[in-house]
Amino acid sequence: MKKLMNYIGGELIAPQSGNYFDNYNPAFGEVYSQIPDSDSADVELAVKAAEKAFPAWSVTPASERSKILVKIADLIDDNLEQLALAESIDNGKPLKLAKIVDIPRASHNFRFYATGILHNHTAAHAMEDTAINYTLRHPIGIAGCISPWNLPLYLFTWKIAPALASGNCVVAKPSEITPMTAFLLSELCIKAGLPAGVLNIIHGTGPKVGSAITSHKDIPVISFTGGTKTGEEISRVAAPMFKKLSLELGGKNPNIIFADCDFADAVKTSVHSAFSNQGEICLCGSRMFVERSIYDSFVRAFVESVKGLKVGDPLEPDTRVGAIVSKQHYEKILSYISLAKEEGGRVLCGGSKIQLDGKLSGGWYIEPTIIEGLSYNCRTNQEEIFGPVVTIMPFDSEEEVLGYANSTRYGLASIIWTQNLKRAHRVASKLHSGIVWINCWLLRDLRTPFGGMKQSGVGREGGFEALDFFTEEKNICVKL
Ligand code: TXE
Repeated sequence: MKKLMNYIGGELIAPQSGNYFDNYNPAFGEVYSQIPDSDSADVELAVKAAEKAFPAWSVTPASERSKILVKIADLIDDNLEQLALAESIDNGKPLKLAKIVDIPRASHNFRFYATGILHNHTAAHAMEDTAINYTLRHPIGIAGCISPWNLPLYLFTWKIAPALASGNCVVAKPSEITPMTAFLLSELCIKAGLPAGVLNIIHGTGPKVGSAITSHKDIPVISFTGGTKTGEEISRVAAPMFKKLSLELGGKNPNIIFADCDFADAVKTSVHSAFSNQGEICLCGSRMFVERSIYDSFVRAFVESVKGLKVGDPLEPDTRVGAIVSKQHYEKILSYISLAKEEGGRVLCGGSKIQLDGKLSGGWYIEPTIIEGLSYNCRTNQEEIFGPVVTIMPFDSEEEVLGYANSTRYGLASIIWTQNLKRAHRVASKLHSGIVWINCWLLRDLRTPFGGMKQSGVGREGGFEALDFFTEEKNICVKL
């Protein structure tokens, strides 16, 4: 059975403890590889390797750093099939989704920042004939990058690429639930000639490895994506150490459908925004609000469309909903479906686990589920479920639906469906979320900053803001 290795100091090595734990294929519910059960000793090794590499890497010309990162992007492209298959087996997502979203985006992340550093600049301010002020940006040192299991390589590289591009070294930890593509990336980095110690990837659990990274005195900047609860824990550890923090956390995103929407497009895209990646995307529109005059017809069309989604073997080309990523998460989602029923919800479709046959019979599958009849402020509508479960309810006015939409502790994304230009911009300006989509979903110019409000996170990822995040600036004033 394949044993993954840590990537430290440019080499693939076993964990200091010599211990491993099981990695599951969620489609079958079976163990298929072993993950290093690393701990603070491995993190210490990685920090030492990064400290050794930093002096040279931080002054490597941007054009040289760019070449190596572009090489990594090219190698990801050349190995797309292998990486997509690994992602689908590890996470349970449809192979098709891994091929068209996850892996191409991982390559893009490297390419975007590899080219971005060739063109970014800093400011200068002249004080007439008195003085000149100029701003310099320097890499901070060692960046700690910790990522989740829902978009494994996509989110992992979204942190690593800007950190490396801006001249930092990195100690990174992928989720222990989906470590495979991070391991394969290690091999590609070696092939690309990334200097030893510039990137170090440690596999293992959050409490043992993740917390060793966030609490390490020589890792001054942390970029984290994951649950809000974990974000709280990381903040508790990092804040008193005055670490620079970027936290991308959970969401409970409203999808608001007005009567004047493009009906067919709203139905089609809402199916996508509800159930893509088994609903395991922090940006999914999991709370649906439909203007009363079209509520019945919309619900009918939406339910019929969802019933047509194939839940099955992630490797099959026509599968739209794959396996849930872990037994624990599968049970968490099922517990929320039970809670919804206790809170008075009516299941319009789905609502149960699915037992597939043959090899898939041990896998973790849940029907795409639509629930109506709940109050906007019940737990089902306030807490992040992070699975193939959406709630739907009617509304009568803008202020009513804005009250519902803004009622949770989250503020990551919102979706609005209307063809009334003024209403679109008016409602968008009143929504408490870091991202608002109007008549679309998951469409974004990657130069725009990404992040949430309230308890959906702190700071911004993506765009050139990520390069600013991983550097520190100083202003120098020289008298003429
Ligand atoms: O995230 P965790 P999980 C939400 C979603 C999901 C919930 C939990 O609601 O159900 O979070 O998911 C590492 N110090 N999102 O369990 O636990 C951990 O090893 C340092 C939304 O996957 O937050 C993993 O690498 N690190 C999110 C990473 O943190 C710690 C995507 C995420 O794990 C740690 C995923 C600690 N104390 C989940 N504890 C999004 N915004 O997309 C854990 N980790």
